[in-house]
Amino acid sequence: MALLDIIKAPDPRLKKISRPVEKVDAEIAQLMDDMLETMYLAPGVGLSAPQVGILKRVIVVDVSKDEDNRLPVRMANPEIVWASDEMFEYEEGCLSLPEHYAEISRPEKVRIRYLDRQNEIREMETEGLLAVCLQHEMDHLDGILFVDHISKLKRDTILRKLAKLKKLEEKERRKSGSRQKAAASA
Ligand code: GNR
Ligand code: NI
Repeated sequence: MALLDIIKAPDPRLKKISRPVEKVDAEIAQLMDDMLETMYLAPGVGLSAPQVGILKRVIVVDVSKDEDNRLPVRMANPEIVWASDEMFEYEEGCLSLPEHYAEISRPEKVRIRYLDRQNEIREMETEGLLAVCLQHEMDHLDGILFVDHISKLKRDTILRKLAKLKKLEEKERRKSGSRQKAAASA
């Protein structure tokens, strides 16, 4: 098992279209497990491979509330094969857009075709928070973030704040880096 680094916006990798996996082999199965471990620690209820810098169509989700009874979902090449006309609004967040939230409207129910951890083709019909999260993760595979579903004004405000934060964090990293160098040479 291994923990992965979660990329934060703005980052060009979050805007790319991810490639389908040819087959869920041992390497992809391991990636799914590592993504779940990373997601549980974050903590989050979903994670996509591009968020950890791997541009492959792989997602994981777990919306269970009980830590002792987890319900991990692992999918490769997920596709929506049916969506309800009824829509559902939910306040979404994203590990790549920390501390920002917005009400997003999506189909209430979706039927998804995907490859499971054993490389078997499966379909799953979902609704509620699970359907919200799966659609949010599938968006990531096409370079779409939840802010792409809101007004340009709100989106730009959030992205500007995140860009500022990133610059500050880089500055802090440089400072502590030079402090450590000074201490090491003293
Ligand atoms: O942890 C997460 N919470 C969440 C809440 C509402 C709607 C979607 C999500 S997914 C998010 C984790 C994440 O960023 N996945 O890409
Ligand atoms: Ni997200």
